[in-house]
Amino acid sequence: MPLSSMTLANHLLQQRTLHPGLTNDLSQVIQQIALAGKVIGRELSEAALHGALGLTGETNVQGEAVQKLDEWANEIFVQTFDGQGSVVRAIVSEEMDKPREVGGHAGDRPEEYVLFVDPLDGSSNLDGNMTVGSIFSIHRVHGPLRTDVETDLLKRGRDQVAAGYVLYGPGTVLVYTCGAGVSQFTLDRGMGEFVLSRSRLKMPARGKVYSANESNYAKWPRGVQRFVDYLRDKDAATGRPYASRYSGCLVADVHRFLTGGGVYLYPGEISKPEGKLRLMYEAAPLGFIIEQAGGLASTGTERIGDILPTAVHQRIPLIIGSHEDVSRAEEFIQDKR
Ligand code: AFP
Repeated sequence: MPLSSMTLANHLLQQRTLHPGLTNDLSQVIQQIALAGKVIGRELSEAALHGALGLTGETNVQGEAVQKLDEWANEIFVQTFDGQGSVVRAIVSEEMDKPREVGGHAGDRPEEYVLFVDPLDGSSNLDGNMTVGSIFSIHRVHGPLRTDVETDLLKRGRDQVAAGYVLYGPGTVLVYTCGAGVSQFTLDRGMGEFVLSRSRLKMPARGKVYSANESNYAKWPRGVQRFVDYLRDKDAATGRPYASRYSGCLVADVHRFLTGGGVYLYPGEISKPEGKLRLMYEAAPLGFIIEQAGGLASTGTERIGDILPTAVHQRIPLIIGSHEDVSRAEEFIQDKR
């Protein structure tokens, strides 16, 4: 029995009456992303049977080993939007060195969109049959856009018109915001539809769990080390020590905190202050979601949404999760504690 009869399509229709920014065109883009998510989710569930797991032998623009499914999932996003009449003008993807112009038109519409996407976040989890996800960020562009000029594509997180992710776990889940709250949908495989499973998501102000790759501890700046030491200390009044959970998939860890509270951190390192995660298709969209649910996303010194990117594939340190937990991390990092 479905959890509710509110499909994603109906929800978008209903939300349009409440939220003027959610235009017909933007709804269409979100539904196309949902379609790509269904295709990717279906393939992932059977990938081992098709021999689709494993590495291609190539490295991507980030210098990371590319899984066959990274490349394939990227192609699904490109195909989904690459047709006459698509309102998406360009796609920026973790898996593509340069922005890809799609849609077969060139600035002839009053309003168009640029899609920033990590097609398969956490793909090194695939061989272990663990959760992975697709993260998306959507910006609206008015007037001429030169897709070959990178500076035309550098947008602040706070200017996103929508963002979200599809998570491929025990169930396939889609979470999105267009700036009027966060909604979660679960794929009903029988109906072939994403059906509303949680709406107006609000995360606890403080959690009991943190998530970080602690093998990097010795490389972190002292403020980050002191914050993690603090989380591990025993103090009944503040619910410490926090439990530690780290999946190797950013979007899965952040989703855990969206629903239950807590803090994820992938900080910069002393010799690599920019950190590992990507601003425009990882930190910014997840920051938009988390802040819509009452949480916070920060570099430790600056709100993620305020940063004007300098490159489409820019990396950024990220601390994201419950409001009080992220604020506490900022205090340690800024030497206020
Ligand atoms: P991929 O998208 O390339 O698989 O990267 C995964 C990721 O960006 C993020 O999802 C994880 O939290 C993080 O990297 C894991 O990195 P470490 O292996 O350095 O912990």
